[in-house]
Order: sequence, then C-alpha cells, then structure tokens
Amino acid sequence: MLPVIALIGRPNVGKSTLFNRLTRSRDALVADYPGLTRDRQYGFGKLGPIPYLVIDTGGVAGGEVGIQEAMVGQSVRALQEADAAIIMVDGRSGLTAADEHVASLARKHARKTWLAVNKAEGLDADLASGEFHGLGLGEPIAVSAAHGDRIAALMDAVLSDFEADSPDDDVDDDDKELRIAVIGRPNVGKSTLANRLLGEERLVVFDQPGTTRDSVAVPFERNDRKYLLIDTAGIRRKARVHEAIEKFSIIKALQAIEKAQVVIAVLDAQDGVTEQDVSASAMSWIAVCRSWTSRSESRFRHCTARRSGTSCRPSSARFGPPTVI
Ligand SMILES: Nc1nc2c(ncn2[C@@H]2O[C@H](COP(=O)(O)OP(=O)(O)OP(=O)(O)O)[C@@H](O)[C@H]2O)c(=O)[nH]1
Ligand SMILES: [Mg+2]
Repeated sequence: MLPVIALIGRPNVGKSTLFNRLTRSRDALVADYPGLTRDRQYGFGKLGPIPYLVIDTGGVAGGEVGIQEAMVGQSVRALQEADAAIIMVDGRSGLTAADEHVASLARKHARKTWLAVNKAEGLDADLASGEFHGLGLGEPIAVSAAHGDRIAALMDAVLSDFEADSPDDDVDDDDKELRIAVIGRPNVGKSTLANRLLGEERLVVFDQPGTTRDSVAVPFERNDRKYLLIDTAGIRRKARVHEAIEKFSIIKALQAIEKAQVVIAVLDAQDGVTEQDVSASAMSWIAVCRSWTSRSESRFRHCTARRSGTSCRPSSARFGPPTVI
C-alpha cells in the first residue's frame, strides 16, 4: 500500500508549494496569501525511495470560527488518515502561537510526525531551526519548498519507515492478472457495471451514495485470461468531501488506482465531466458514461483533450452488454 503523508501547518508557511514539488504538479494553489487552501487535496508522488500519496491541507491558526473551523476539521481528518505528517513552520518568521496550536493537533492525531522548517534557503540551518525544537515534534529539518533545498533528505527520512511494494516481476506473465479499477463518483453506477462485467450480482448495489464504503477486489477469468476487478468507493466532487464515511475511502480508491493497469471511470454524462474526474490518475482509462448525448460528447472531448489514451464508451451499466473488456 502507498504510504500516505499529510502536510499541515499554519497559513502561508508553504504547504502547497511543497505539495506541488512532491507531486511534480501545479495542482495546489500557491500565493502569498494566508488561507488559500480550503480543502484537502490529494496527489501521487515519487521523490525519494518509494512512491507515496500526499495530502495538502488548509492552514490552521487556532481560534477558527465558521468556515475556517470546517477547514480545521479537514486538517484533522488528513492527520487521522495519513500514516505520517509533515508539520511545516516558517523559518523566516520564527515560532508563533499558531505553530504551537498545530503541534498540539499533530501530537493528538498524527501517527508519526516530522517537522520541516521552510523558507530556509540562504539561512544557517541550525539557526533557522533552533527555536522549533521546543514543539516536541522531533528534530527540525530546515528546507526550502520553493527552491527544493533538502526536500530529498526530508522525504528520505519520512519514507524510511515504509517499504516499497514488492514487484510481482517474478510471476510468470501468463499467471499475472490484469488489475482493473472501477472509479467514479458515489452512486454513479460503478458496482452495477462491475456486476455486469462479472456476470453475477457479486457487489451490493443500492440507490444511495456511499453504498460501497471500501474497495472490493474480485478475481475473475474471461477467455482464459485472469483479471482482478476492484470496485472502489466513490470519489466525490471536492467541495462535498466532508462526510465521515468518506474518511478513508478516497485514499483506498487512490491506492486502488495506483495499483491498477486499467482504470474504468464511470461518469454520468448528465453531470458533465470535471477536471477532477480526468486528473485522478496517470493510468490507461476507459470512461463509461450514462445518459450520453451529442452534447455530452463535445463536453467530454473538451475535458479529455489534454489526456491522451482516454477512450469513452457510452453504455448502460444496467442494461448494456458487457462489451467494455
Ligand atoms: N522564501 C520562500 N518562500 C516560500 C517558500 N515556500 C513557499 N514560499 C512562499 O510562501 C507563500 C505561501 O506559500 P503556499 O504554498 O501558498 O503556503 P500554504 O501553507 O499552502 O498557505 P495556505 O494554503 O494559505 O495555508 C507563497 O508566496 C510562496 O511562494 C520557500 O521555500 N521560500
Ligand atoms: Mg495552501
């Protein structure tokens, strides 16, 4: 399983800058403006010995009310679902009360903590990190997320507790199963489609979002070829990710995607296709859409234009023939 690393800290310390570096993306918004990140943001990365999943969170300052309080809930959730947390502080502005508050949250909720003193480019590492020893989160590591200084050393340390998944290269090619993950938003018809591919009512289907709460892997054979079909819990649009049942399911789904060779994304053509649907993975994709019209087609083409290797098969999970494989 991919280790899950949460980034947490007070506003504006550089969490999103680090997230972008760790995922080699520009997915997280970065600006010199506190409170920019509001949701949890998930990304894949490999920098250092093994691949990982990283979660960017909104800044926590202490004393939050209203929407900010909900954002703190997001950060706590990220700490709970992660295997380790990198707590970020700002080496230029020094220790603040908000850092103390973040540290107490981390001590309470994180399984394992690492302390990164950011914006340390051009500063003496010992001097920049000295005052942060008192946070009780372990030895501070002076880094620069913007310039990349000592990020590799930070990740070597963070990932040293985890082992890479053993490669199955030693298995004979004929014996290797093809892993197919079925992903999509809650209630879009993933399990219905999976049952149709399997030819039996193997998975619980119910007209309510969140019926599948964990990824379910079902081995099956067709034309003498072995497959492992992984039905995942739904990935919801970003803004709606707040219910308790979803706490671990996004990570399970992302881990399933990472292990799969083929990803079948089930989309509801009525809803349109969002960037999030398209950007969840770098694997090969087949999108299966419900309620397909020519208007959906042009919207789909627009969203997938930047993604080579995606093909779309309009179909009905409930009534259509199982032609996807
Ligand atoms: N000098 C310096 N500036 C940095 C570094 N990392 C980030 N910054 C700057 O700090 C500011 C805030 O960076 P963000 O990555 O948006 O910070 P954040 O912690 O995600 O902020 P919130 O989402 O608002 O909590 C931006 O102007 C970044 O360019 C660094 O290593 N050195
Ligand atoms: Mg941010």
